[in-house]
Amino acid sequence: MELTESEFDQYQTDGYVVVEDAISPETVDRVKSRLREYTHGDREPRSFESQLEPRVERGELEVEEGGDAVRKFEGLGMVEEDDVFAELANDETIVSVATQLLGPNLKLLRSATMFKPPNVGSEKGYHQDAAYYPIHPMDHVTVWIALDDATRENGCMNVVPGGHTAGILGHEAVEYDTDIVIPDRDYDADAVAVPMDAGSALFTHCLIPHYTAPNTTDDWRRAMIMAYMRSRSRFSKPEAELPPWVDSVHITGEEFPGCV
Ligand SMILES: O=C(O)CCC(=O)C(=O)O
Repeated sequence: MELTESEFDQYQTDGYVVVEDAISPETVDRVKSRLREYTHGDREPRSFESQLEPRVERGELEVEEGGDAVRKFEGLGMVEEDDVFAELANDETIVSVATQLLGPNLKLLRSATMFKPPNVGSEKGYHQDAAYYPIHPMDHVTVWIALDDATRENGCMNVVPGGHTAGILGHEAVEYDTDIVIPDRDYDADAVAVPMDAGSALFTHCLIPHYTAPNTTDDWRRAMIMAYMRSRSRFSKPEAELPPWVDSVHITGEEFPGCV
């Protein structure tokens, strides 16, 4: 699978491109079943974090089952400990498009699930993924893979086309330390909604400002996130100052001494 020339150009110009049907319905089902084993079954996350929806965490909202309040899973442990998530991170189509955008040597820097549960899922304010990851060059690619149909009502992605060309912007923490937003800018007029069918994948430049609204429907809006960087990248802070979530997993091609 390769992006067409116009899709490739769209990524360069707008900072994002959608690949429809990037993963099969069987893969979507396999990933969703595995997630449910963690959230509603007996499978325990050993080496990744689980975060609750803030209103439930604060005791302002009750849910029927604990799993209905999970906001996200986060951590490279997801692909290190779980075969289903590892398979997705190494998916031929996803990796092929990522290599087209970044070259043949790739490492994974992020794996996460955003659950956005029905009527409970909260917004994720405008931010740039690059603000979380001190990596040079600042061009990593985030792949947001829809596991359910993502609509305006249930919290699909909204992006600011071309916003990746403005460089890195100031961010501040909101609900959690790991939840930062761009405070000084109203993007509503510039942003476009990107509704997607389950199985489609959105590739975004790490500098593009993006946002998702609360889920106001009775349906789940789950998405898997895999982010890739060039293996020749370097962390742009001394090791002692790196946030705890900054790490890497080899995906394809060569590795280089002194690099990520
Ligand atoms: O899936 C979402 O709701 C937002 C995810 C996102 O933008 C992120 O985690 O960087």
